[in-house]
Amino acid sequence: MKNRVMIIGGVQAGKSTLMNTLLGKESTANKTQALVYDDWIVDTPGEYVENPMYYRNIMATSLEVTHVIYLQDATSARSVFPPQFSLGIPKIQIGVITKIDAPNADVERATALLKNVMTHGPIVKTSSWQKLGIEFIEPLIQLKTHEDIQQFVKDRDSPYLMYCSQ
Ligand SMILES: Nc1nc2c(ncn2[C@@H]2O[C@H](COP(=O)(O)OP(=O)(O)O)[C@@H](O)[C@H]2O)c(=O)[nH]1
Ligand SMILES: [Mg+2]
Repeated sequence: MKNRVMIIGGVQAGKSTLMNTLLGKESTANKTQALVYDDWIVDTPGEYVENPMYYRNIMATSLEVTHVIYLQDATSARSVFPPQFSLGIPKIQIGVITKIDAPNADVERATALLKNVMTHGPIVKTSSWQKLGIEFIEPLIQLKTHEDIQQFVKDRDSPYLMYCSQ
């Protein structure tokens, strides 16, 4: 299977903006109503994680990808994921924090929220608007083992990239 990532996260968390930024496309203001496949990314509607009725859609879509991005909005005080959500999806996990440029962003809070969702893995702190941390995501989707990912994080030695393990 070609390496491909599914982005999941709450409504308005910045998923589609991140996808467009990663693919170098102009943002469209449209709300994501369904799955959007483009090249190596699958964008999902926020409702998929906000409503347990749709969890089976997440599970079904995960079969088509190698990696999953668990996305947390830095301006939000809550997580839309149930605790340890990544345990149910046997794919390589990547945490991404969005909107770190926002005046009300709280990156530490977002990191703590993601640590409740992911068992282990890299966390990338990003701003699509200011293009911060974005460059780490595509190379991470090329890596298939925890060892390689851990080494990648170590080698980059960036404030926008960390490895979490519990
Ligand atoms: N400050 C800031 N706002 C962002 C950023 N990325 C997205 N947004 C805003 O967050 C809102 C939701 O973005 P969208 O990508 O549609 O979220 P989605 O529902 O998760 O797909 C929009 O108003 C975006 O302009 C960012 O990097 N910084
Ligand atoms: Mg969207």
